[in-house]
Order: sequence, then structure tokens, then C-alpha cells
Amino acid sequence: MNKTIYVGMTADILHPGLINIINEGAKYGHLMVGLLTDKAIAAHKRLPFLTYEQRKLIVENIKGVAEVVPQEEWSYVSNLLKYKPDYIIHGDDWKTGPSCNERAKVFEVMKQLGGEVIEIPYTKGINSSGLDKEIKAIGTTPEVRLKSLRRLIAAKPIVRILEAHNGLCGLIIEHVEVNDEKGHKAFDGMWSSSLTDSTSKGKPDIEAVDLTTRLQDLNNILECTTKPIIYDGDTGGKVEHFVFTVRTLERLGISAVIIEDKIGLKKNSLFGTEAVQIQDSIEGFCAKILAGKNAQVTKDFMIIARIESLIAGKSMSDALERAFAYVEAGADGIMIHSKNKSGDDIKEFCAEFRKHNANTPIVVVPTTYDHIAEEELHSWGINVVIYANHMLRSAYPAMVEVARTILENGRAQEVRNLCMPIKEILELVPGTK
Ligand code: SPV
Ligand code: MG
Repeated sequence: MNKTIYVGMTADILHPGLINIINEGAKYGHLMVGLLTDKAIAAHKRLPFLTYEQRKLIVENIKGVAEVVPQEEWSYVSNLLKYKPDYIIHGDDWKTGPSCNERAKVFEVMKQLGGEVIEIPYTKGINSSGLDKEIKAIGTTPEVRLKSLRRLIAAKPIVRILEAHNGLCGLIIEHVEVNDEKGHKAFDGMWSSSLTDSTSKGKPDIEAVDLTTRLQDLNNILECTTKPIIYDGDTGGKVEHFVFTVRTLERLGISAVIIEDKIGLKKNSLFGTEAVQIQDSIEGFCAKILAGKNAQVTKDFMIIARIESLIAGKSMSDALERAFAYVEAGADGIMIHSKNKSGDDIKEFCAEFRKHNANTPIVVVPTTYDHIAEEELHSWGINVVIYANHMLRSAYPAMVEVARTILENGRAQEVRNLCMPIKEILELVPGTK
């Protein structure tokens, strides 16, 4: 009887090591490739450059591959139990390092199944993680970047976005990561905030900084990053203007624009009812959403409708009525905003919205209810969390402290420890040397 041999892979970047495993595996019989889905990968590393379908098409056509099945989890175990292969083949590099626990589990399962684990010498000098770094260095294209937000929303329990108002913020968001017992954590993308874009230019957040000006910083961010960007489109302006904004953003590879349902002179939402702000009519805002949807060229660009009812002191039912109407008008997602410190109103909104709508992504900006952690937001049915202003808010007090200390001392020695070392700043941006 033909024996089955299982091999798990991402296959985003094909390299001789993979071909070697396939060739070796095929010698044992029917080679089944467990191809990791975006979901399986997203919790552990960046999303693959290619979509699952694209990777599947490639792997299916490699000589020696008999069958491709989805591997929905990072661990091989559930697929081994499902398909009960006679063998599993893996490079011997998993004997040490982060994969050695997985190796132990695989040995146990294969023993239980009466199968065997085949380990082959790993192809020196080439592995997917090393190539991963290289692909980051290659960068991205507007099309790939644009699509990546929808893919992340589909693949991750919650998508984590941080504000960026210049290229340096972009670099931090692109590269900072934490590896702890809960696994690998990084930011998934960037928020181009009207508040911090305006503030960083010394202007008020009242739509006074126009699109062209904001695009200058955005362009710097695009140049040094690969992650998706969500653009804060304020009110979207006049319908006749919004259609151009959509096209411009889409052409640059921005993934989404969020527009808020206000008209007239916009003031920042965190003023709540302290500032006079007028909410648009449902019909008026739906017309703007629809015009934007009709203007976009790709099917991937997202227009997310931001509901200001709770900010404006209106009722939950007003917020919900608007949410359903905006989705009906074509909105690809809902952002529900609040300046309530408890987060209870957001939780209630999500519960009610999800009773009637299971899939439309919900976006939140937990600036005032910042004690609620991502896991809990996810449990409420939220898909995207935006940390909307924290890069600017953290930089400002640090800069003021340095300025004041120099004045007090008449020299800069006392701020030395408040500053990054010269060596570090010279090495921060590749190519400076
Ligand atoms: C922004 O970051 O500009 C926002 C979010 O619109 S908020 O400041 O909370 O209104
Ligand atoms: Mg804003």
C-alpha cells in the first residue's frame, strides 16, 4: 500500500531547503503538504507575502507533491491526528530552539499513530526566518500593502495598530517586537491620526492640515515601512472632495480610510460635548460612504464609518441605527468611538451590533478606557484596536524635559542619559554610515 508522508510548510519563499525536503519526502510515498493558512501563521510571524491560494497554486505544481491540505494551526498535531500519515518529515533544525517543544509533541503523536518521524539534515545557510528578514528589506508594493489589512483582519483575533506621524514612528512600528511566554508580538500596522498629524505641525485638529500636506509625512512612512496604514480622514470633507481622497489614498497603497459622521467645523472627539459639533444625518453620511465606495478602484480598499453618537451624548440606539445604516450603505467596517472611561458603552454597543451582524469589522480607539486589554476587546467582538496618539504623547514630555534641563544647566551634559547615545542614532537608520 502506498504510504503517506506529511510535511508542513508556509512556502512563502521557496528555497533549496524546501525542495530538498520535498524530494526526500516523496521517496517514501504519497507526499501530503500541510500548507499553513494565514491564520496559522499570523499569531507567530508576519503574514506571508503571498496569499494562501497563491502559495497553494505554487506548491501543488512542485514535482513530488501529491496533495496540498490546509494546516489551520501552527502546530502539526491536529493535522497529524486528522490525516494519520505514516510519516512526517522535518528538517533536523527543530531539535533546538523554539520548535523543540513542538518536536516532542509530534514524536508523541506519531508514536500513538504507529508512524514515524523522519528528520533530515537541514540545508545550511538557508531558512525561512533568514529570508524573512531579506523580504522585509526588499519592501512591498502599494497593492500588497493595501490588501494586507483585510488579510490581517481575517487571520488574527485582533489587529493591533499604532499611531505614526513620521517616518521614525513608522520604523519603530515596523520593527519593535516582543517575544515572551505568550509568543511573538508586533504591531500589525499604522494609524495616520489627524490629531497627531496636526499637533506635530503645531496646528489644531480641525481639518486645517490638508490632504496634500498630510501626504508628505505619509509618504515618508510609506518609504520606510511595509505594514498596512489606516488613514484618519476626519469628516471626509465634501462628498465631491472625498471621492478624490479615496482615489489618492488607494493609489498610494493605504488600506483604509476612516471617516466620522460629523459636519461643519470638526473638533477632536475627545472634547466630547464640551465642543459644539454637529452630527451628519444618516442619509447624508450614507451618501458619502456610497460615493467613496463607488470611487475606489480595487475591491480591497476599505471605507470605515466612524460613529460619533456616544461622543455627542446621544443614545446607544442612535449609534446602532447609524451602524446598521452605514453598513447597508457599503461601509466595510464600523468604528465606534467613546470618551467614557469605563468602556462599558463600547462593550454594550458591540454586544448589540454583533447580535445582528457577525462579520463587519469593528474598530475601536481605547484612549480613555485604556485599562481594557486586547484579549478582552476581542472577546467583545472587536477586530481592530488603534492606539491613536501614543507615539506623539510619549515623545512630547520627553522633549520638553530635555529642553528645560538644558536651560536650567546652561549645557547639555545633564540630558545625556535622557537621550539615545550618538552611536545608536548613527546606527538607527540603515545606510547612515
Ligand atoms: C485621531 O487620532 O485623530 C482620532 C482619534 O481621530 S481621536 O483623537 O480619539 O478622536
Ligand atoms: Mg482624528
